[in-house]
Amino acid sequence: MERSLVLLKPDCVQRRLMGQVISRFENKGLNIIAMKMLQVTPDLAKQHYAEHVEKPFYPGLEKFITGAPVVAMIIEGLEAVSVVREMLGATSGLKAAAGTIRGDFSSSRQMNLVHASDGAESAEREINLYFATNEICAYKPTLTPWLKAEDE
Ligand code: FUP
Repeated sequence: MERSLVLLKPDCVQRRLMGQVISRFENKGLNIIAMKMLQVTPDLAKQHYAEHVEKPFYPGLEKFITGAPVVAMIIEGLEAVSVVREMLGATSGLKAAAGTIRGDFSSSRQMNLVHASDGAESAEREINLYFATNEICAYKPTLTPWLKAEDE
């Protein structure tokens, strides 16, 4: 089992797409084990996007990500990090394949609706940025036997 930190970004919240995006993760059989709405502060934005802070596009990115509430989630499942990234599609909505979340709903590189961790290490770091241990509600879904074979 892997965990990924997923953010429904301000454009997703403002465009009323939260339900549709969450449904895609649920329909896939992934398990949401933590979820909350919050306003990202400039300080949190700098920690989240630490690798981008010095880049020319960072000021615009910070303005965007702090501009309206986000919904943070931890998504758990087999190979959840890569599965969720595949569901998002390429960074730019203009490049993302049809059928992916960004491919279907976004025409922007910045306003690409959803963030997801890009590896196991960043998932752990990002989960710790957004959630305390006692906010994580891991559980075994009763549906599991109908989603995959026991030895998978
Ligand atoms: P991703 O991993 O797909 O979220 O994309 P990156 O880590 O490459 O970029 C982080 C965020 O910065 C993306 F959501 C898009 C944004 N970005 C810009 O706004 N302008 C750029 O030139 C590059 C990235």
